[in-house]
Amino acid sequence: MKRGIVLALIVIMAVAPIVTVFARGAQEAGAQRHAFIFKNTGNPYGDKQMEGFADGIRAQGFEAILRAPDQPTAEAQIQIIEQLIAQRVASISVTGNDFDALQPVLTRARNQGIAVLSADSAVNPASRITHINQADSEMIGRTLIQAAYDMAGGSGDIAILSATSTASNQNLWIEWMQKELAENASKYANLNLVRIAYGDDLRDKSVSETEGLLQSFPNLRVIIAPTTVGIAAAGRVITDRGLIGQVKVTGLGLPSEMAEYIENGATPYMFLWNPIDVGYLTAYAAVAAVEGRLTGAVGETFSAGRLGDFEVVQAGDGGTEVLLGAPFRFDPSNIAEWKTVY
Ligand code: RAM
Repeated sequence: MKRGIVLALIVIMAVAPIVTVFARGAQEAGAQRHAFIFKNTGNPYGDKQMEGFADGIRAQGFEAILRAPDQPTAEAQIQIIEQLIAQRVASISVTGNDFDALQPVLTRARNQGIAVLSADSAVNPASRITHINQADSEMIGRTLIQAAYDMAGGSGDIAILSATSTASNQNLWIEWMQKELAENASKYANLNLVRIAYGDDLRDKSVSETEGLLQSFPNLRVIIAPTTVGIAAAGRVITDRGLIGQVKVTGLGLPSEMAEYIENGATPYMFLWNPIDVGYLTAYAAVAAVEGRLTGAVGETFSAGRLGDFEVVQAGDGGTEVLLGAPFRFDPSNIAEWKTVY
């Protein structure tokens, strides 16, 4: 009995250093922190994106830091990035509130060895290793104008309700909307884009901007809101004012927030991708970048856990990007099955 205890003690003593080294290794790996910064707080879309990022980082054995400023401004994101540099995070993935304004602080981060990526809303190519894009920007822009044409019956006033005027994702989609109109001028001859309004991805401002559009343009037929906050606010206003059918709302919306308006007809159909997957894909790109497996060059591939393999491609802004996939159309036939997912 005694000999057994002694033997066990000897085994424990022999194994202990190995266990300690292993534990230290795991702790060091666990201490590697990857940060994600969204545009602002209070946006369920951003919460889903950050949730996906945290899942993807944890699945790889690391720690996720999720941050978002109160207001969707570049200044507020700069402050957060400065804090993250001081905390010596391994990577920063940012949904940019401005294309160029983050460049100085992100350059400082990169000079300190931090891997910098953008996701959802790009920062300029000089500031990032690569951009994680939810879907092809041209396709999003063109599809939304085609939807408005369809919903307006080919003619009438249409308006855009966007997020902030500096959001690079919305601005790019709006550019493609304008190109779609200009390149098919005869098709869209009777469709008038009367205004681009900015609700800043804030609920109340988006509501008042929608009310402003209705007041300024009594013959408005369609509101295109390429923002989940804007489209939900427009759906609410149209519903509350009894304008269902008269003014149609389309754009990019979260099924969970838009089910009510798709079911009551305010929004005949709309589009989106899975925001959880945008975050999850970003997590795998960020770790690959820190580990030197991703430098952002066209043609590089990396694996993104449950989503499979992805390739870096040329982006329209001169940098590179990774595309999640095609946007999905939500309408009365499928909204019930998606409204509980995201
Ligand atoms: C809002 C944000 C986000 C955008 C979606 C569609 O939640 O502006 O950046 O991708 O809408």
